Amino acid sequence: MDLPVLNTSEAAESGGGCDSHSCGSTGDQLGHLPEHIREKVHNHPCYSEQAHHYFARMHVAVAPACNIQCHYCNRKYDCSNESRPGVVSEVLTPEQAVKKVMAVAANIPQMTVLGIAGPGDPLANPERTFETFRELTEKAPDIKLCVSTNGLALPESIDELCKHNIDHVTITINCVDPDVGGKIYPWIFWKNKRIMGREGAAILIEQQQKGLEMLAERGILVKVNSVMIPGVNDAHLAEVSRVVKAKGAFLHNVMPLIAEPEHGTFYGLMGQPGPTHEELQKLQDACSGDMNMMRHCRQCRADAVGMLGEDRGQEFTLDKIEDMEIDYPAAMVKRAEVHARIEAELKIKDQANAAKAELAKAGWVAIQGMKQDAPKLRPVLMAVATKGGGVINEHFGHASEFLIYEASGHDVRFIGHRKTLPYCDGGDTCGDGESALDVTIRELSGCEVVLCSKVGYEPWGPLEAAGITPNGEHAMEAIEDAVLAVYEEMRVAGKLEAKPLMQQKAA
Ligand code: CLF
Ligand code: SF4
Repeated sequence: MDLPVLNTSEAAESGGGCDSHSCGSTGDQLGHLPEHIREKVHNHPCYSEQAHHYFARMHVAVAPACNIQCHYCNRKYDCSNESRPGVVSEVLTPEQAVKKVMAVAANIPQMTVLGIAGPGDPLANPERTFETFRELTEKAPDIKLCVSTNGLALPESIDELCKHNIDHVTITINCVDPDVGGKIYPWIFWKNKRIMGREGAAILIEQQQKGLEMLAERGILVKVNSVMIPGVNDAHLAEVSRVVKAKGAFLHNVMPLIAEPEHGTFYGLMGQPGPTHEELQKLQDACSGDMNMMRHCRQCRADAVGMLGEDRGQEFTLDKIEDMEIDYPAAMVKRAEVHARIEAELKIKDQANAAKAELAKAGWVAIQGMKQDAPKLRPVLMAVATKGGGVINEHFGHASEFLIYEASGHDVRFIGHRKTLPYCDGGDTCGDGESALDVTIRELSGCEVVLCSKVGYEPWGPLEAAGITPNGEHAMEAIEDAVLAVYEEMRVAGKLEAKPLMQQKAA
């Protein structure tokens, strides 16, 4: 039965693309990968952190039913892990979905990936999911196909997935221990029966692990998404990371639980808290010892359209695409030109990064003056406002999210994003919306600098009072170069005092 709602099993099962230690200012971020893998991920915005600055994805909500229940999900009101809570627009038929994908691909040429991620579980709706893939393979062969699942029906679906040339599969794995699983999954629906608690979780875990191994054997890239639920599975997720890596997963994406009472989920109603930014980062760092971590996931809706973090779904509602005339062969030519342009730009960037990496190997750091100080400098978090393209190009007051970078004496690394509310409606001044500014300041806790293309007079004082220095001097500069430049300014100004020796050792 089609439900007139939208959630994202993907949000419950997200993942992505970069080695936390290779996302710095030095080196080609994908350079360590074999060519055939690089080819699969270089323009996938979830599997490559670099790609997400340039390429877009979209989801079509063709899969309403689910075969399990998670304590963080309530599809009547949208998925609890939905990036923007609220009742969803449209569940689509495969035919409508194909039309929508072609309309988006023609209008947003940088859209490279179509994912099916809900609102229920794609593999619990196999006819609708595979019909959509079948038609798209034929009509839009230049679009990568991607699927996200809870894994229960994965082993039986693998032959069909292979037929559609699907190179990317995400499995949400929140645990590998049925005792933990019993606290997350109240039931699963298995072989025409509802199986409760620990017993159901044990079956789910077995199917997920079997599916993961089968995909890895076939060379399909698997991303594992895990929802971090403090006090339930947080202490267990490093073990999950270790196990899935051993079985061939390519990436691990640890996402924060979102649980609000208004979502009507079990966790929301019982007041289960999600993790803080610091707790999430600590766990991601702990897991990264075992495998590549995705840190740029936006916990997308099951009908998301556009760059990660933006939603252009309202431009492509059914009534709007109804009237669109799509010449897809012509669109494919335009798309190929746009992709070639982006790839040429990335190649130049990679070459410059590779040159920096060579210098780093030779014992030089990016800023010469830091060389002798590097081991003593404390790391600094900086927030960045960007609309994409890897540059600082967003007004502070217009940003609905900020990317967070950590600069240290060794490198600049991307560590995540923080959502907020746009502070002003437009123009150069930020006149109202105090509470939105308060939200932004709260969300940016721990950051010492916010880099943006412009910042109005109004927020300047409150930001500084909160210990966050606004900086609009690096507009249109490459993000990592700007972060490094500001870090160097802080070093020269004596703001990066060394930690006491004991503290350094502990770190
Ligand atoms: Fe969609 Fe998922 Fe494919 Fe990406 S999303 S099916 S892998 S195309 Fe990406 Fe969105 Fe995170 Fe998912 S940011 S929720 S990881
Ligand atoms: Fe909701 Fe099913 Fe996804 Fe769990 S697997 S989050 S119950 S849609």
